[in-house]
Amino acid sequence: MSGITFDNLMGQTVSTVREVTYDLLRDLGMTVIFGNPGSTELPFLRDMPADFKYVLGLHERVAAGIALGYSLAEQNAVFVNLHSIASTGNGLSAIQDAWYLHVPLVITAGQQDRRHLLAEPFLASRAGETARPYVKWVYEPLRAEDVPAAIARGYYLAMQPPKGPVFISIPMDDWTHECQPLAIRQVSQTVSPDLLVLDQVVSALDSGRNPALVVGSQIEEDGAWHEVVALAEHLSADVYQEPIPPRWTFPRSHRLFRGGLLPAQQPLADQLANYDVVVVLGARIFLYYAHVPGHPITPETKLFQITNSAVDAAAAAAGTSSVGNVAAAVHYIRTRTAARHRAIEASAPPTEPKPEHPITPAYLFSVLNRVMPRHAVIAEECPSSKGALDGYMLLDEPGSFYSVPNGVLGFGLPAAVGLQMAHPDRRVVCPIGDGSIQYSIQALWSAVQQKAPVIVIVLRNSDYSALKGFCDFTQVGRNVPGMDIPGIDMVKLAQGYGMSAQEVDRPEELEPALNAAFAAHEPRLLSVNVEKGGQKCMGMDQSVHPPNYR
Ligand SMILES: Cc1ncc(C[n+]2csc(CCOP(=O)(O)OP(=O)(O)O)c2C)c(N)n1
Repeated sequence: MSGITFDNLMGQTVSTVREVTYDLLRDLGMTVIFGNPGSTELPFLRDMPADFKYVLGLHERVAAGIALGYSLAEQNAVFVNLHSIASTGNGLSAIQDAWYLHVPLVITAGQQDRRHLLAEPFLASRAGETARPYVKWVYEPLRAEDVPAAIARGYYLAMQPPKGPVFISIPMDDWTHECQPLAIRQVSQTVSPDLLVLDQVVSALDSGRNPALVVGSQIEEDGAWHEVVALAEHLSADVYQEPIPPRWTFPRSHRLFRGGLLPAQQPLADQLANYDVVVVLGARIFLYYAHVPGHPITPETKLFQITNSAVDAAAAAAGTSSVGNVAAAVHYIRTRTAARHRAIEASAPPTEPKPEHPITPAYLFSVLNRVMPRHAVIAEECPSSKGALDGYMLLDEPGSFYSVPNGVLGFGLPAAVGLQMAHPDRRVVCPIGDGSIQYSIQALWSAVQQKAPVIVIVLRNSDYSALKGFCDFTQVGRNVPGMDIPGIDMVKLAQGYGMSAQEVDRPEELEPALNAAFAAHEPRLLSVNVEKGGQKCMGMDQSVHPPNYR
């Protein structure tokens, strides 16, 4: 028990909701609180115990987004304190990121004083309704003294696989009520898979001739990285990353790695057409972007899904699904299948890009890959340059790569700051478009204030290249407004938030600027003027018969 208590009328020493809550948060390991405060949170935030740290985000998308990065690195739930409906609305895109990335955030927001809530006072909040589609649980306690127990329940649920955010709305007058102490409980965080389904996977692999594995982000959620590498080597199976991966979950330079799957039905099915058994590990079947109809997989191929998510199992477009812990399932399969051996052709290394002016994204990423520490972490948000990044960045360690989970921009920069705060021993690099960075630009200030030495590389092409690529791909044409973003000086913006920044224009300036940034041990922004254009709609060209919206 911490803190300040008071005596009730009977002379007994009692605690308040506020004190019991801080004790609970401490016991659950949630002593770093991310937020943006308002009047309805002040009774909670006042006199915060000295062993707690409050991380202020200047915008709620940033506060919740940094919390998300911090949680990914810490592998524990993180406590977020937003302000009423105002702030929950602003933070919603980070909340949906947490939903899709399975990140356990315990999000709280202040509510107006219960005693006049009925009359809808200023700042009365229906924040729960706003957050509801993207959280596992919404609650506003019926009694003040239920607040700590509601937070505990939220924590246990957030940590259940698949992990995810929960939302609790707390009236501002609750914190001073009397409250009984609350002991934390042990709640299991692993669900064992159904062995009968896994036996079907084993027999399909043993009777098949040419298996492939598809690796997805749940491999990292379930700590299955090494098990998956062992299974791939045991089966000598080709390995593909899931489409538009929010995390990389297989060593990029491994001889069995064949690259990423395309996010559209027919092209993806074509990529896997030569395999007779495909086992999808910790991913959806499948995440698509452009609508290119076809079979999810060729009918001759046996398809299996090993997932920690009942939702993903139910939503799969085809295949047999096993729900449960991915590491346990992969271990079971490896220890029951026969080993396979075959000669493996190493993939050809990517061609060395030329140092052109303007700098190409391919050149940028080939240089970055050469100079960065091997255990660096990438938090990426550079829509039209994803292909170049994918082709040139070779990261082989777990926890090395994070990207936008559901296409909503604003994820990358705050996630990078949160990851860097929790990973003082690994350098976090954030390659980000000059459009994308504007959605959560205030995170630059947080990086400086938190002394988080993240390296932000802005790919400055002064337009929305990815959208122009989509216009071409879907034959919408280029006569669309709002595609250009000229006149943004990223160096001045970063300096305005207190961050060291530098412009890079010539290819020969790039490597020295990167080396200086890695040597500096402080947050730094490089604004790199890059060629417009980039990859055409996630690597797909017109030969895949895209939809025509003309
Ligand atoms: C919050 C949000 N608003 C708008 C979009 C639509 N959108 C997708 S890509 C893109 C362009 C991003 O520009 P930039 O970061 O400069 O990358 P580039 O396309 O130039 O590679 C936009 C606006 C989105 N995905 N998310």
